[in-house]
Amino acid sequence: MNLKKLPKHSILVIAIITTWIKTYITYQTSFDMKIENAMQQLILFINPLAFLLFIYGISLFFKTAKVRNRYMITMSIILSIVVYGNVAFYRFFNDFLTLPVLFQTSNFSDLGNSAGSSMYFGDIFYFTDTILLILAVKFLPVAKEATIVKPNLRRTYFVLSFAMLFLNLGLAETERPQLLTRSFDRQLLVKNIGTFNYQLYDIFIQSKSHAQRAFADGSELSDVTNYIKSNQAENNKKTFGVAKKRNVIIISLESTQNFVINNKVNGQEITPFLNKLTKDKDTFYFDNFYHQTGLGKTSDAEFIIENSLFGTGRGAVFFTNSGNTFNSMAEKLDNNGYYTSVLHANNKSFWNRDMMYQALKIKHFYDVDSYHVTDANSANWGLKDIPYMDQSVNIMKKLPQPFYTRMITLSNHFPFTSDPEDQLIKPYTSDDNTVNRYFQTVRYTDEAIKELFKDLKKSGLYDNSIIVMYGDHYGISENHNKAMAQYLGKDSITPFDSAQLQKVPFFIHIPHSGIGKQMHEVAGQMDVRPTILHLLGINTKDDLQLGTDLFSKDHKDFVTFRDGRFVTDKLVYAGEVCYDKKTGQKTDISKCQPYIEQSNKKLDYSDKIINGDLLRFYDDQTGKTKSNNKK
Ligand code: GP9
Ligand code: MN
Repeated sequence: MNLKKLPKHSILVIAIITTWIKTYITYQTSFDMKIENAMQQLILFINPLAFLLFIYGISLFFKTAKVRNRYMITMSIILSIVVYGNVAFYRFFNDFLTLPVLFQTSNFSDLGNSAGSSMYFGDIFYFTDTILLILAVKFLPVAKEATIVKPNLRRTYFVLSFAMLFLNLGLAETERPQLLTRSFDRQLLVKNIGTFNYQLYDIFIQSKSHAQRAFADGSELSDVTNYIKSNQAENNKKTFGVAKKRNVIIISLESTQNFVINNKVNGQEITPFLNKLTKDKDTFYFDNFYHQTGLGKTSDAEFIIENSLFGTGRGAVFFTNSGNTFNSMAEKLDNNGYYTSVLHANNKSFWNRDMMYQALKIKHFYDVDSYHVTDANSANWGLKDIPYMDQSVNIMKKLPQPFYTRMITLSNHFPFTSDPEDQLIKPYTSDDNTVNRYFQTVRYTDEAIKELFKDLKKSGLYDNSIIVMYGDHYGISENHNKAMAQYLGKDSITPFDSAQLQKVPFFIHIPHSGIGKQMHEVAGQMDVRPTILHLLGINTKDDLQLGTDLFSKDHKDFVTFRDGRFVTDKLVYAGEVCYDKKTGQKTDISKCQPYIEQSNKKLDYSDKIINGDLLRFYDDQTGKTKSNNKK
């Protein structure tokens, strides 16, 4: 090839093709896109093109070669950063970046070894297109030539690039109807419209949600309140108030999934203490309980527990809506004479907790500064769970009673590393070290809970408290399906299995009550708030909450996930497929249809409340709308 005689738009063509190919290879190698047919493959292949034609095409307006080249290199760098940012984020969160998350840089500095272990030297690959473009600009003679184009030609070029966009959207619409209007699942979006268009779409959605708050005036509330009131569950007279005036200790069990309960690895129990509790006469153990979190992970779980509403579909609600008005469980308990706090040995700004806890009306946040943390008593993400329990009970002893306190464990956090002396069981054996280690850190947290119970008994707090524990979200993401399939003795993990793996343990321990039993209702984190408040004898009939009391006969066996998947007693809906829960086989979609609609409605109402900040117009004392409370 004669490099001197390259066609005049070669630099533009090189920029487009290299970024296009790199993006496509990235889709194939770095994200799990779940491509099911040739059409989806085609959409995935063409989806970066329209955007790249457009963005690099702007260079056709520049009159000098120098400005044009600079523009293209700058764009290429920005796009490479976007792609790489998504890759690094995906490795950790198994999800794509959204704008609010980008502003959570304070979190990223704390992610420490997690983020570190998500970056490799080979990642230079994600910049190959930029490097090639820079080389082309430097060494190809054609790069020195200005490429002035006639307006007509330019117009044709842009018409073509828009045609490409519409072709892409058209194909996507046939594959996934209502893709853009029901955007609860980022995976589908990126798969269909591409990572660049998705990023633009996200900016659009963010601005829309800001506008939604600005324009909301409370009139939207009547729909929401009607829906919520018609789905309320009657109190159960037997359990209502059984734990009246007791202290409440709620523990978020980091990354603890339900499959570890009453299960073994290498013949050894993974959670011997929790296993005993599942059969304990003072404990309710729920074995069909699911997390409902999204990108906000631990913080989403906290949000759901406090408010019985979903987090937002984009980013962590702890960041996006920490300025909202809420009617949290903490606020409710504060009104009922409780002293409220959170005990968590991490920086107060992580997940924006310091801000959000004010909005949730939590009186005191005992953060890392309230703990004695040394090299010897920390590992992985920080203070180990056993010293954390010991020190937390020391703090609790000084709290005014009755108190409500939420604890958040940390040792069982990805990447699940621990000190040899804390490894109480042998690791699992598979070619996936994350999964292998997971069992050991879960085992350690179980030991920490045993320690907590012991400490509470010693301090005298135990008899007059209730202890509630929930798994916050999955610990083993779908990136580890191979090892999980091996552990569970399955050929592969289907979307049906993945949905079932979102089960997390939920315990309510009421010392000396003697009323405990194993409960099988299909439930979710949303149900914790009403369930606990009712056990304490506090009514929630005027609260705008989406969950129901798990002891009520009106509770429905139906749980919706943040991404629109759902589980009932008979069905599982996942990956756009309706499954029979008993057999795990595909079944007629029409069986799922009514629940799909109900799920969408629930998500929609929850989003309306949060995006419009509607609780600022609601008086939870009277259940009435407050007029004109714009602030
Ligand atoms: C950090 C802890 C972990 O304080 O809550 O958060 P996660 O990464 O699991 O959301
Ligand atoms: Mn967590």
